[in-house]
Amino acid sequence: MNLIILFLAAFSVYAQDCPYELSLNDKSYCLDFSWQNAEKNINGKWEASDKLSPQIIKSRTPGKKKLYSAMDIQIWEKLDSLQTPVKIENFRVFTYMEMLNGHHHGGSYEFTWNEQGFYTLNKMNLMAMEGCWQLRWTLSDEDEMSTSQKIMNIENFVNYSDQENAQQMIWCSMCRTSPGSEHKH
Ligand SMILES: [Cu+2]
Repeated sequence: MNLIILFLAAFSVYAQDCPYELSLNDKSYCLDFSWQNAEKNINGKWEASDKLSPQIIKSRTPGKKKLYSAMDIQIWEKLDSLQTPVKIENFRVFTYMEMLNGHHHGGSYEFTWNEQGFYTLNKMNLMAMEGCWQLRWTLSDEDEMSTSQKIMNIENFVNYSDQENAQQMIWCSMCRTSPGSEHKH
């Protein structure tokens, strides 16, 4: 019993060290992320809000009230215990939605490298739809399923009720089982 607890404790520490692992050119990298405050677009100008991401944007939300989600993303070589931030050529994280009706599609966002040494994925327009928003990474120019890999589903929206978040999780679990088709907006 004690051994099992020790093992689980060791595993959870390890898992926190490398929240998401990706392999590239025979090298392993770790990716970690932290949600930031969402942004608003007021008459074409971006402004910080006091609301944490992720924020779902419900249909008929007036333009000035829309909250666009933002996150910081750090990447380092898995074997580097100092977790020195690295920049990978052509690397991109993007938002993507798998829909229950099978019409999967990308979303709008901005992905940039910040001179402070991390990536920023912001201005994410996460519209409320019958489907599952997710983050995927790619080296390709296109935001497509076939040339990318899933990092995670976006769940637990800050502005959803517990019931709405539960519904969202059900949709995400349903999407995992159906391959569907891709189309561009
Ligand atoms: Cu959709």
